[in-house]
Amino acid sequence: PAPAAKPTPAPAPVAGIVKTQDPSLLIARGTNAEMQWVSMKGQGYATPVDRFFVRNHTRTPLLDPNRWFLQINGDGLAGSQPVNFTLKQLEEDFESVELDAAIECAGNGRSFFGSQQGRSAPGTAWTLGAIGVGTWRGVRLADVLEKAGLAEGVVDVMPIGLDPEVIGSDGRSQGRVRRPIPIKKALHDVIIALEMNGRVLPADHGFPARLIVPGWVGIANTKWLGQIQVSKTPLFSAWNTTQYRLVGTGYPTDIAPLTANPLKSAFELPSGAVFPAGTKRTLTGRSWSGRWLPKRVEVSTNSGDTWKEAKLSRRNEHDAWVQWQVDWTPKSPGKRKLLARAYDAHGNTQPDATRFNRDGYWFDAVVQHPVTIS
Ligand SMILES: Nc1nc2c(c(=O)[nH]1)N[C@H]1C(S)=C(S)[C@@H](COP(=O)(O)O)O[C@H]1N2
Ligand SMILES: [Mo]
Repeated sequence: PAPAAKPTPAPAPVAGIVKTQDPSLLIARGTNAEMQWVSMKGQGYATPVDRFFVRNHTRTPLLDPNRWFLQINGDGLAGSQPVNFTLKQLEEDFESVELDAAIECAGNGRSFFGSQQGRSAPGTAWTLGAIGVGTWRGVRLADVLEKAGLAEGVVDVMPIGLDPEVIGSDGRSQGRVRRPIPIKKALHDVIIALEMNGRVLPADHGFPARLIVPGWVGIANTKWLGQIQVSKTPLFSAWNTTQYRLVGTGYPTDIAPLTANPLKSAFELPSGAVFPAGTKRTLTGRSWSGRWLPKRVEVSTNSGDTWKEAKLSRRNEHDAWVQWQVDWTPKSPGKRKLLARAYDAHGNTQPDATRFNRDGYWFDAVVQHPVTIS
């Protein structure tokens, strides 16, 4: 008998990630894992944890909830001493709130700078799967800061993660992951989440507590929250100075740190999907923005010559996403590029190209999704 064919080796899971990594749901990318968009087809509004992308600067720490506490400190406190909250105090002493919000990495779509615009940017080569929508339950950051007691004139808060310090490419430590937030945003709609999709927060997504900063770049959503500094003077770290700004020709040199994510769209389809000619199919996808609600979505199956209005689902929450679908009967065999572009409540739409920036952030152009008609 012929020797049995060697089984294809399963892709290695990412070492610093704790949850099971099914390759049909998650793609390993360095210390990170990207959601497979096709795995959202037929799913509800939120992204299940088993396929929610993970972006780790180092690795997922395993924290003991009984020893964990959140410390609020800095010259922005009314009192002279830091104020600590245990998990039990957060759970019992504050009103519980729930919201649906996307977490999206600022570099989501980065690989298309190279594959679509001919100029690649360094960094994790995400396609469009560095986004997920969670149902987050927790407490308002505003309530916790109020209880801690704020002084007059606070301008910034600096949440700090408890994961290992980040070593830069120069071999020097950049310290723990920390990214300042202006006090106005911090008091407006930020929550300290303790639950995701109706369960205790998973280790990879920040157990026991993470920030949710609705609409803003992923880096603002500090996981494994351990400390929040409050300050009467502006705060800085690598994550709002040398990184997470748009740097490049055509961008002002004093451009502000990245805040609310731009408008984007994705098909719930693998790249290179094959469709039989003459059979009606329903194409599905989702569109999102951290700025304004997506209001319309158009799909083109002929490289942009004509566009068809997609049907949007009724649920369309701020800082999350909207599902859509459009019917398509491919006619003749061959290769095609599918396009989807959203329009927001102010008539803004996605551009045909995104101006290059050094770190490959905010690729919001219409993505050309290759498919084959057989
Ligand atoms: N402490 C800490 N918080 C963090 C990170 C991290 O590495 N450490 N990564 C940030 C980045 S860049 C993103 S995009 C999101 C990803 O959240 P997720 O892994 O839950 O999808 O978390 C942010 N919060
Ligand atoms: Mo990110």
